[in-house]
Amino acid sequence: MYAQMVKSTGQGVKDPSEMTDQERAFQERIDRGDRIEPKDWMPEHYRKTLIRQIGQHAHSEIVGQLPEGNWITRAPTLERKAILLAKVQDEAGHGLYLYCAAETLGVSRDQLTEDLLSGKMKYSSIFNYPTLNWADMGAVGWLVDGAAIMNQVPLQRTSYGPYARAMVRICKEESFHQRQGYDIMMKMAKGTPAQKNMAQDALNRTWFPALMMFGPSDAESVHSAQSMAWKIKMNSNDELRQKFVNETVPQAEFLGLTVPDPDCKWNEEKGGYDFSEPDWSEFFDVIKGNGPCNTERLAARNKAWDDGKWVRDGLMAHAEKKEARRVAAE
Ligand code: BYC
Repeated sequence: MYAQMVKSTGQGVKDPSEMTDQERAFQERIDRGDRIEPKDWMPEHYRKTLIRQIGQHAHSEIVGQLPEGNWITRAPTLERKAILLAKVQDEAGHGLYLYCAAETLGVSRDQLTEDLLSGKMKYSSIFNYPTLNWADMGAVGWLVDGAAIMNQVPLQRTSYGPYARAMVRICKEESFHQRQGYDIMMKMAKGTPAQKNMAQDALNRTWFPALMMFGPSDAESVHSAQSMAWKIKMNSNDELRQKFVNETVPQAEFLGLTVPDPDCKWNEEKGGYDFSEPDWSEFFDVIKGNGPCNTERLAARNKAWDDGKWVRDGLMAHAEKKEARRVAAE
């Protein structure tokens, strides 16, 4: 099992013969399919990897509100506005479940927030692209939430209990998000020629950035081998990307739209689509902070944090007064 994972990802994991007894016992628990809970012993690297992944995931949910929040005031109908508002609020909730899961690993939410705001921690590359018109709300829901589901459904079985449990509820909500996006695409693709063009244009711009969401190719993925050995990740980046393409291309065909990749063709032998790799130099540039909206996104989050200071201070003052009254009454 081990050897197979190392081979498939091309990166090394600690050999069982080099592990301490405690590390070996931990790995055996993982291999048996045990859930690891906050008070259980865990290797420091396991804890840090989880904080990195869950923290990035939480930040993605929070920053992910910005591209869609941009269109709430301009939704074409009251019904679309109510749906989009509910979806964006769901993303805030996902962020909160995930920050809570990360806190069980001994990092505070304030620390995680500070690391996001200073640019030290990452969030998903996809949210550094702009949403230019209403069709993008369809493409984001369909493709971005669709890619998120593909990645997150297996994470319901991840080895760390609080992360796996947070993922159950998140996945239910993501499924509604994906359907609302596809519903917008259906309306536009079956609408006027101008609306259909907008839908095609949104697909053209979102396709490759959505493929990048799964992370670099397995050969370039530095964390996959260890994360898969620990069942923090259940599948490799390339496996999930392939599954996503296999599911999404027929959905595009149903809409009468074309994925922007002339090399995307069914391959009978492998039982999946062949497709072109995204431009990985663009991906690495975006995650280094040089995407079209990185500066804008971080500025928006920093402003929200600064503007919200009086609320946090008020809540703290209220909590302190309440606690003082409770102590005085004892
Ligand atoms: N964006 O060794 P690798 C959502 C980084 S959806 C930015 O393969 P790993 C939402 C990676 O962090 C999105 N950075 O890493 C949807 C590492 O850098 P560091 C959130 C990326 O961790 C709709 C380096 O590249 N979902 O929330 O094994 C609406 C090497 O990569 C990306 C999750 O976070 C990327 N796309 O695998 C609202 C799911 N890809 O950290 C919200 C959970 C890679 O060494 N996360 N990098 O500096 C995961 O499954 C994994 O963390 C990843 C990356 C597949 C993303």
